Amino acid sequence: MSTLKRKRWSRRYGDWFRNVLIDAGIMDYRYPIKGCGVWMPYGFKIRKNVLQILRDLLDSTGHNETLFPLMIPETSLAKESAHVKSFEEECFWVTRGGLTPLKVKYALRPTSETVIAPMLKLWIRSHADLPIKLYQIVSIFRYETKATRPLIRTREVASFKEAHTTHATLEDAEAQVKEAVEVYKRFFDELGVPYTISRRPDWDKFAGAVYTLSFDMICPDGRTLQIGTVHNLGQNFSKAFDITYETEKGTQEHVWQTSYGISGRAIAALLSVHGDDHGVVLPPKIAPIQVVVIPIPYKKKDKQINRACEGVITTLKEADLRVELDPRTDLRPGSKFYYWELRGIPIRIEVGPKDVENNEATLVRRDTLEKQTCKINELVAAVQKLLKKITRDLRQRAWEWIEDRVYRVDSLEEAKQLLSKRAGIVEVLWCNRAECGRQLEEAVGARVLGVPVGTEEKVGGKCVVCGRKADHVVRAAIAY
Ligand code: 5CA
Ligand code: ZN
Repeated sequence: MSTLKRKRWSRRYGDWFRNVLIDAGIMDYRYPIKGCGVWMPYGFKIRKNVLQILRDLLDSTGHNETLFPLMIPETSLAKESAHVKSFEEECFWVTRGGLTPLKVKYALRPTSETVIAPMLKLWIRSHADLPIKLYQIVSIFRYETKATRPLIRTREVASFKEAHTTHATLEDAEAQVKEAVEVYKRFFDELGVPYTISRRPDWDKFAGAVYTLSFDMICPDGRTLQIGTVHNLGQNFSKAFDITYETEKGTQEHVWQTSYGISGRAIAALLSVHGDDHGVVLPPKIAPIQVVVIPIPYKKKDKQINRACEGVITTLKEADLRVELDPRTDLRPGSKFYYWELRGIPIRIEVGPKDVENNEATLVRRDTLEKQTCKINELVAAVQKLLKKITRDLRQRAWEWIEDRVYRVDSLEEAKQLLSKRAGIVEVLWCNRAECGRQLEEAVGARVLGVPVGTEEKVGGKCVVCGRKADHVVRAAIAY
């Protein structure tokens, strides 16, 4: 894909994103409640494929899928003080049953720590019951006051995967945090979505957590988007709900917990990083249709062309590829190309008179729009190879994109300049004091994302704010 094309599209990213969701038949947010959208049939298939990857990763690492109630009595929500303080203003509250006022009002879950906690208290007796690793994929509700954006900041978060784990020791919870980070890395790698991982500063951690690790990606407009978070909850909720277990020595101990979540934002990220002027570009694993076959009609050859198309479909289906024919006779091939490009189908196969004559087909890859011809008897291998290559190339291009947009700078002035241009993420040296973090945010007009995780390089130097000794790098960005 030419960089020129990407550039034009990235400048009007916000509009592009809103429009492409509707035009490609993915989601429609014109529902009469702000921040609530509809998953349309094609979008729903994309969502299903994305969630399947997540389910497979969680199931294969010993998580169990569950389904807890939607409503939380205020008395439960109020048990953990930091949690309720942050979330009560963000809840939708149910105050009446029919016409009868409720004695205790119910919140629609903004997340489910306080839904799961009272049940864990009933279920956990001894160390033998631990660990417990649960997850659910549900709608959560948050009365967001910042501008809502399709998939990115919604009030009904309609594809929220939340995992909640419970452990006997702090060490086990720490190990679980590491496993969660690995699961999320693999998940985003499957989507070809590049990320940075940062430990959020204390003033921006999840309400009720001891600490929060966050996956952030850079949108085409240079703003960052938090696409997943992993929290170590310590014993905050277990103490608030008195969830204890009997140790091997026979003593009672409060359990240790973690939670981690991913939402439709992951799908926003996937669509945003790979898309271009022609529409969305889907990685083959996600694409509901991997190959679309388009006959190129030609006077007296139509019968042969259609027969060849049928042959292509049968062959590819037998190889377990998701393939579909576009037989519409009221549309010209050019309109069909446009239609399927908008929807991001990885490969288009054209079969025209010349192809039939030569026993060939023409393959066009969606990401680069490059064409190649291929003998019919080599088609399966060629398609499989090309799908693999598209998957690899998408991921690689996306990673190059983000890596080009992380800047290590030495002064507040440089940081400010880069951020005012929406250049991406800046990294500066930091003394690790909140005071300087807040000053940094003020000075550069951006948010502190936190300290890099996973690349624990030792740095030596001076805090870019106060000049004190600094052995941390900290990231800042204009965030969504
Ligand atoms: N209970 C924890 C772990 S499941 C939790 O709720 N964490 S969270 O608040 O950080 O949310 C998890 C992820 O959901 C965030 O990283 C973010 O990517 C996404 N998210 C949060 N709020 C919204 C929203 N209003 N719209 C779309 N996605 C959201
Ligand atoms: Zn400092």
